Amino acid sequence: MHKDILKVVLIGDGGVGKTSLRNQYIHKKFTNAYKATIGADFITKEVETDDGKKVMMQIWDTAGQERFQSLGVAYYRGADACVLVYDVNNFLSFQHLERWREDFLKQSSLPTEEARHFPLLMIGNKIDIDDRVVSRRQARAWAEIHSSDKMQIPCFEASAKNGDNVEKAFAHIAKMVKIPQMELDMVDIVAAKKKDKL
Ligand code: G3D
Ligand code: MG
Repeated sequence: MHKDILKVVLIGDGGVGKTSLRNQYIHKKFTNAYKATIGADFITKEVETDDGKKVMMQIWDTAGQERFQSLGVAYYRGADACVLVYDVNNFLSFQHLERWREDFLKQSSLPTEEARHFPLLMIGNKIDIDDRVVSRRQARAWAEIHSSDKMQIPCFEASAKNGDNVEKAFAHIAKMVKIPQMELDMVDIVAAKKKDKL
């Protein structure tokens, strides 16, 4: 299957700032007037991969069902990367990353080997608030435990409120997902053929 769409799912406790992060990344703005709606939705944005290819990043957000502590199969199905979000000022939201990771592994039913190398990224949000209880060291230690030889979990700290590091964290996702060279070559061939016909 040709992968020119990257499905990225945001997971983490309610209130950690998933919706705000996505809004900051897509619209470069922060507002605290979001309404929890039912279901999930996604927004797409064009991003560049490590080797300069343009792909569409489809960012999924839960819109509130994380309160049921599980996001269901449909949310995770076909995901290419998973962003684990916690609030650096809320220790429980950091502890719950374990549970969110497990929910993802269970619902996505990836084969063990694939699950071990699946692209995960952590964002500790709300660094603009001066009440930190989760240190960078703790976050890195957790990431280290769940990383594998082929997949290191990057840890970002960000603020959806003032935009710090948000662009950087999302841009990094595109660089983590490996698109097989063969598929990229195919895109070039198809594009070249189209041009010939014109
Ligand atoms: P969620 O989608 O993970 O449930 P939201 O989280 O994006 O809805 O954010 C939950 C609350 O945290 C919102 O406040 C939002 O404004 C606030 N928030 C999100 N990110 C940040 C941040 O980086 N800094 C600060 N200071 N606040 C943030 P309300 O008051 O609407 O509940
Ligand atoms: Mg939300």
